Amino acid sequence: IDMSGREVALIGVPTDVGASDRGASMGPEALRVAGLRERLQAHGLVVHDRGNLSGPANPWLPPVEGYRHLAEVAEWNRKAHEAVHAELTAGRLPIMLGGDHCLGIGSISAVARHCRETGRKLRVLWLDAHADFNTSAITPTGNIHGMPVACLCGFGPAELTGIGGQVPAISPKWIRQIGIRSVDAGEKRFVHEHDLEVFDMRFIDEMGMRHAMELALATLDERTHLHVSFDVDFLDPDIAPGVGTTVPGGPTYREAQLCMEMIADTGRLGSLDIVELNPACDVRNRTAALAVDLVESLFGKSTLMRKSSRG
Ligand code: 6HN
Ligand code: MN
Ligand code: MN
Ligand code: MN
Repeated sequence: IDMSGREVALIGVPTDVGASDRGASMGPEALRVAGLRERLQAHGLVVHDRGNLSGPANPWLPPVEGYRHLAEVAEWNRKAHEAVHAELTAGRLPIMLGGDHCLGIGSISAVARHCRETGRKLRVLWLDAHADFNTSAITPTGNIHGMPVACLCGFGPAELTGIGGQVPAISPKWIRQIGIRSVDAGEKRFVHEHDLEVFDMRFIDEMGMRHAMELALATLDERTHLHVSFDVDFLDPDIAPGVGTTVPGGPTYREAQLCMEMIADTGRLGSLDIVELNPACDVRNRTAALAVDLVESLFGKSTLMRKSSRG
């Protein structure tokens, strides 16, 4: 697929208010230092770097009624929502540089709103070690980066579920989760109750990344807007140590590349989050460089030697 000429906008959202560890706030700069803009430009994309949004500092307080930093999380997400929505309205493909994964609430509610406004069908690919489907009643930590999928589906506080003006912002039926291998006990019951489509690591081990992605991408059509929410802890920690919440047993370098290449082949990518990169945990910016490498594949860099039948 040829993405050249396509306009993309980088939106830095430097916060870790939703996370269990400090440091994801440095993610946007680490991705820039790793050459994100230049690598996308080399593929013919027209890249606008919007710089970073600003918002409240991390107060680093314990949870209150099951939520840590709810007011700060809400404020950052309202800002992310407006920034992402503005780029979509202008016809550009937003790439949100997180920041922790609580920001998926602002970003994906903006994409959902844009799809309602333009009559498109939304699909969300959630690449993550975690399901991020906790609520205040079942969370073991109170960290809101473990709750964005639930909030988007309408389960959460009004300050978060209401961002974007429609509750729920999305249906669980629109989500496909890939790479999952750490789900809390109550969260697991909740995932089953709402019938989320999860391609967990056991499935990928047994059936392969190819089959998982074929199924995850099976129902796209020409009206589909595909949003990818890429939590860097999706990757195996051996290749991606630069995250706060490492979970062993993730996709290898090649499995992750194949995942990205198969998404690129659909030609439906409409927006992207890159979240949970934590430079304080990284080794010489190696995880940032890997994330940039994978994003290049997502935008059509192919390692294929034969001519692709899919164009
Ligand atoms: N992430 N399930 C754990 C929790 O605290 O709710 C971990 C969540 C991690 C979230 O990596 O985006
Ligand atoms: Mn996540
Ligand atoms: Mn719009
Ligand atoms: Mn995660």
